[in-house]
Amino acid sequence: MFNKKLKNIILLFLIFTFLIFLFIILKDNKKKNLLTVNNNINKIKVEPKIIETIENLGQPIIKELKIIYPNLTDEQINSYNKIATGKTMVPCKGIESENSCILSVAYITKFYSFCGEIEDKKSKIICSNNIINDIFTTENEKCQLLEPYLDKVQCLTLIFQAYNQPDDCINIKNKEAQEMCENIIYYQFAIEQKNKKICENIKDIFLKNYCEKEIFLSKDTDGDGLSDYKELEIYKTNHLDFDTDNDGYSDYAEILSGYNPKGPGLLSL
Ligand SMILES: [Ca+2]
Ligand SMILES: [Ca+2]
Ligand SMILES: [Ca+2]
Repeated sequence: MFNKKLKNIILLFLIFTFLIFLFIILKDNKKKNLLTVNNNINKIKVEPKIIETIENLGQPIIKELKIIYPNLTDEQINSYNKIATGKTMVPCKGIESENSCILSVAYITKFYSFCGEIEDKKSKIICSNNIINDIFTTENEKCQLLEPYLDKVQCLTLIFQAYNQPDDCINIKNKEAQEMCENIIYYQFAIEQKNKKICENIKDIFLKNYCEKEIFLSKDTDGDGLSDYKELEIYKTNHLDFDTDNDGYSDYAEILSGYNPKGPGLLSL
């Protein structure tokens, strides 16, 4: 009788222990499941952020990028897009596909200066062509607001920094931009060579006149360091003679030290 009671108690105890054990296991499992769900939520939370970033920059830009550079993989586009949001060139530097990375980042950000990072001349121009097609009208308007005219010209020069000769501009689809590209290159060449004749290739009448005026103001026929304009209009020295008063010191050296370039004594204007 007593044994039967003890047996029942032991059995009840075992069942109770088993139930507690089962409860703990189930509870733990539920916790684990919750953790997995939370982890998934965390994962899901990251994903939309990336999508959102792409959307913020504009899906059309990503689509355009795919059309312009069809060889880019989706993986490359996504990774370049992430670099573009940081607006830094550092991550592109040294990677295997450095050029296509810079091309894409420059295109996404519409920041033509990035194209200058590309060493290969042809790729640099391709990079710039695509951006200029899109931004020229707005950037040109911004440049036109600048004064004096020199600032305006420098502003335009910056837009076309990837191009070195008129032929480089050929593939810019925006005709207005293509023409300005050629104008700016002829202007730079004319100034560099101090050759007024080169200005004649400039189709923009204002830039052509400015080019001629700049060369006129900077031309130094006798090579004494003073422009013809300064010799004729300011110092009244001989613009065809290195040393007007023939004392062994050049016109420019005398003016620089405060001496009269036309004879003895000090400089007086
Ligand atoms: Ca001179
Ligand atoms: Ca002179
Ligand atoms: Ca002299």
